[in-house]
Amino acid sequence: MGIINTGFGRRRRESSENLPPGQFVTSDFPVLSYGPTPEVSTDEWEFEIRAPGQTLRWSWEEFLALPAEDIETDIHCVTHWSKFGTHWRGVAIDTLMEDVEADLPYATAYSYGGYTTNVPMEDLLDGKAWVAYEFEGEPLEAEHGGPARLLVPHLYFWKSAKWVRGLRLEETEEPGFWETNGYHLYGDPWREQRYWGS
Ligand SMILES: Nc1nc2c(c(=O)[nH]1)N[C@H]1C(S)=C(S)[C@@H](COP(=O)(O)O)O[C@H]1N2
Ligand SMILES: [Mo]
Repeated sequence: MGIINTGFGRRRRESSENLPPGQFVTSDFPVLSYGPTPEVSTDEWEFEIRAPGQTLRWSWEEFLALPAEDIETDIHCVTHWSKFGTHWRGVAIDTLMEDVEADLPYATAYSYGGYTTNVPMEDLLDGKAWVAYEFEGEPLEAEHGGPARLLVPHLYFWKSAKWVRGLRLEETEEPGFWETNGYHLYGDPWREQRYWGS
């Protein structure tokens, strides 16, 4: 399969038209974590999807056996940095949801270490989000969320939960960690939805 490019129709170039309002471009990859980096070995790692009456669970080995995709995308942090043209490899949420029977509108992503973030299901499906385990051709480093992190690049990067452990599917939207602490419930960088009320 070729590289999936998340330009959403826009031709992806390193130009101001690809830079959301209020952002600047960086070539670094800053580390932004609230709290220490949890140590999760791939032996104990698991990923689960929890819906009422149904839990799906994958070990690391099972997860690596799933069809994976290569993704090229820009990322945008609420602290105003954006990074163009990053490369990831991971499993699409569409793939993980194939055997889920429930049809629920919201999800909470939860992580090793206790972080949570809320995302509408429609923002996780149709090729918009992945559980990524490689960055620039290398295993994802622990400080950037390894063994695996959620990747939802069309929303501010706090939605891309590092050390992700699972998705809980929900009928109503439950604000996650940053969303309870002043960040916007949805977080669209193109509409500058940084904080509550913006
Ligand atoms: N588990 C967890 N995931 C997280 C965070 C965190 O503190 N804990 N920070 C978020 C924020 S605010 C950002 S900008 C990105 C930073 O990812 P990076 O450290 O790989 O740049 O991770 C997001 N995912
Ligand atoms: Mo962030």
